Amino acid sequence: MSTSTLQYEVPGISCEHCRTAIGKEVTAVAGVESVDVDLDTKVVSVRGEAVSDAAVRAAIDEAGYDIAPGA
Ligand SMILES: [Cu+2]
Repeated sequence: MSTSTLQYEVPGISCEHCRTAIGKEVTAVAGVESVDVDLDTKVVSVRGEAVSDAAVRAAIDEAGYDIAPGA
């Protein structure tokens, strides 16, 4: 299994609080090695091994944010 990166557009991201909240939830997903939240592009990049797309989406939802439709 190799490391890959998943990306999600989350329009609701606006500040450091958002970055922290999403980072905390997504980091807890199995296989995740790093989470990068870009405040300018509002893109969440998740790097890890065999990371479940559904689990990351659930974690972002759990943090209180919506992923852009189709993203
Ligand atoms: Cu915020």
